Parts: sequence; C-alpha cells; structure tokens
Amino acid sequence: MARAQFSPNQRRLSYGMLRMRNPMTRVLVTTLVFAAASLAADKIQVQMNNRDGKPAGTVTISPAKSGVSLKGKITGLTPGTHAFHIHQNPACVAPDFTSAGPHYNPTKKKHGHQNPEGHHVGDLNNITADAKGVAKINATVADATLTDQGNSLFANGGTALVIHAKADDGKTDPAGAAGDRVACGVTKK
Ligand SMILES: [Cu+2]
Ligand SMILES: [Zn+2]
Repeated sequence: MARAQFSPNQRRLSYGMLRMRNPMTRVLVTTLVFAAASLAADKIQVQMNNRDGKPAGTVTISPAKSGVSLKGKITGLTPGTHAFHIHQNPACVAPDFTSAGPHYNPTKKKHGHQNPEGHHVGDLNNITADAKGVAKINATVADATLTDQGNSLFANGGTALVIHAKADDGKTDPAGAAGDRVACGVTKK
C-alpha cells in the first residue's frame, strides 16, 4: 500500500497542532475562547404577558456600547404613564407577578434616580402608552451587563421586566409608588 503523502497545507496544519501542544499556547487559546464566549452575549427576546397570562408585547435586550439596551413595544396598557423596572427573579406568575420579587438591586441602594441614596440597577424611566394602549420601549441600562461579570441581568438565573399600573415617582423606596404589576416578562439566557 502506498504511503500517504502530505500536501504543504496538511503539513502546515499538523505543525499548527504540534504548536498547540505547547502549554502556553494552549492556555492562551483557552483564555481567548472563554473571553469570546463571555463577550458574545446574544440578543434576548423577552415575551411580556398581562395579568390574564395573554401576550402584551415583546422587548429585545442586547449589549449596548455601555450597558444594556432594551427595545420593544408593550400593548394592552391603559393610556398614560407607567413605571417600568427590572425585578430580581426570573418568574412571572399571573395575575399579580409578585413572584418577580423586588427591583433588581445588586448594589444595595434605595429606590429611584431622584433618591439621594439611589438607585436600583433595575430602575428605568417611565413609559407612556398612547390612546391605543401601546408604549414604545427604548431604554439603556448603563450599569447592567449581559455577561457573567458586573450587574448581570442573568444573575440569580435571570430577572424579569415589569410594567406597573401607575407612574414611578422616582424616589419613594422601595418601588416608586407605582401600584400593581400589570405586565411581566422573564429575562433568561
Ligand atoms: Cu416594578
Ligand atoms: Zn427601584
């Protein structure tokens, strides 16, 4: 049987594999693979549901230049202003959504951007529903991440996006006097 001849390309390939055996190279390659995995947080689509468990819009979460971007649309709201928060548990059990727990607060602050002892990482600006009950979402959470580091939205196995019946006053601890939870969506990898 004829002996297999290696082409120059195959030779280069096996040379590369030999070099991989070098422990330093292996450490470097492993580190790069892990770094790429933690940087490459994909877009997450969050399905929002109302108190009847029916669809109430979607929100897409993606990495922003600094922090995390939330974009989407909430439907079926009463026209007017509504509080919008990230809550700490990845659980949205209708009808009251208390399963979502309090605001996501990994830095142990008080509620509200106007609170001198604030704010929770999960505190977002109010959203406004039009006459048809539709509210557009376009927010950036500067102090959150989608990686395994920092204030990750996947800490605790995930978090939840919650819309309230009333507006957030931006300062009343712990929840901005925003009233009932009217829509909820789980944020999970
Ligand atoms: Cu809330
Ligand atoms: Zn809060």
